[in-house]
Amino acid sequence: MSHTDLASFLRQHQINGQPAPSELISLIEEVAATCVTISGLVAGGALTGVLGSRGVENVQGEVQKELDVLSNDLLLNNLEASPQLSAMASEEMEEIYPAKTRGPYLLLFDPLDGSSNIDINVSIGTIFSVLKAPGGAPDTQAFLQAGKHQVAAGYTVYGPQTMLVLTLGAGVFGFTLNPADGLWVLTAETMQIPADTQEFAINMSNMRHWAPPVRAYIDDCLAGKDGPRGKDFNMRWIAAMVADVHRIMCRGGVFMYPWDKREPDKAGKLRLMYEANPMSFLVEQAGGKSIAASAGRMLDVTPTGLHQRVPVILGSRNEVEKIESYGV
Ligand code: AFP
Repeated sequence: MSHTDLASFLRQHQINGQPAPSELISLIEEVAATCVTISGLVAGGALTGVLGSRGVENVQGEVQKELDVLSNDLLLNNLEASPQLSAMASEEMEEIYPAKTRGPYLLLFDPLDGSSNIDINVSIGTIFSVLKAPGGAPDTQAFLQAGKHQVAAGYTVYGPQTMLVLTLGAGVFGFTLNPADGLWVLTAETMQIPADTQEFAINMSNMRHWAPPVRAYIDDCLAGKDGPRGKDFNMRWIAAMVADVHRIMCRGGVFMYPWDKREPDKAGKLRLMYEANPMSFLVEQAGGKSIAASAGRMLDVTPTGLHQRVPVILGSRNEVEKIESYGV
């Protein structure tokens, strides 16, 4: 049983033979410490007053949950004075949030992913992404960097255990929160996604709205071992990207949130900068693949807006390539 905690791990971790920059280590620790606080709020549920809705809409046009706002405020309040940051961006805020200093990094986050699960006691999480600050006064344009420029990404999943899954560009590592002392303990070294899978994650209720290639791929999976795939498939949909991606990080699979014709002007539901890009960095670092459907490699997509939406297909490399072969 590992007894390496996050602090020790970060100080011995090597990236291309070099130690991680001390400013990046500090930033990761500040984010991880805030997630410990969020974990405590989540665990308290009705006892900590985090359930229910704020009754107002965020920039996404989604009704904000109490925990969306509390998590967002915790990250802003805990990090705004960080000497490591120039600015932050959040799913919950239309504009960027300048930090009090001009530090070397930009932080983006979805403070509470899977909000529809909060009130029914199903896994939710926090997703974050770190970019280098280009210097000078931060503006929205400074954030619009392709995902391949991320220097770190991670998520915490508040489930039966609270886990932090993290990459600094040299593999993916999983830490389990020890509730007894609030320390993150290394429990998964160099996580790898199996190249093949028999499990897909998609919201099947949208089937009639999908483009034909997506429909054809899922139909062939549903045809099972007597169909063109020659094997049976399983389906999972937790309705929290962070939990569906964590399952894929642990045992393989593919996650799909494709474009559909319900809102044809939207490229997809999920957001590029603080959902698709950090998850895609982690997936690629674990040997998987992530594409924005016909737009190709997710991490190559040049952002055009802070809250830009993209179609997302990620997970086991060979299965994502199989999906690509349908012409999605
Ligand atoms: P919420 O945070 O509004 O619950 O949305 C979660 C999410 O962005 C992503 O985490 C899920 O994979 C996806 O939406 C679920 O979308 P559906 O509710 O349409 O299945």
